[in-house]
Amino acid sequence: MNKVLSILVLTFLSSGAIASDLMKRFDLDSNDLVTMVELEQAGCTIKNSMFKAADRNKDGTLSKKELRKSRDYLLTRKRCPKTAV
Ligand SMILES: [Ca+2]
Ligand SMILES: [Ca+2]
Repeated sequence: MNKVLSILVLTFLSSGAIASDLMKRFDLDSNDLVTMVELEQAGCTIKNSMFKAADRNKDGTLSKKELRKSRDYLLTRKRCPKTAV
């Protein structure tokens, strides 16, 4: 039981750490939001429609949560060759 619990905690912690790491890599002005421009400056080629799909609350930026949820299709090696996750 304790083992299972600690695995869960570790999984939770590491997914949070990964999101912070992503944020650091793409959030160039450190405002905790990633814009299309910042992604492009980081070397990504992302279609507007994909960015909009990732931007769940339609505020034109990606929060840490939105970034984490979309990274599997947004931040691929093909789209972000320099910073692929
Ligand atoms: Ca930013
Ligand atoms: Ca958003």
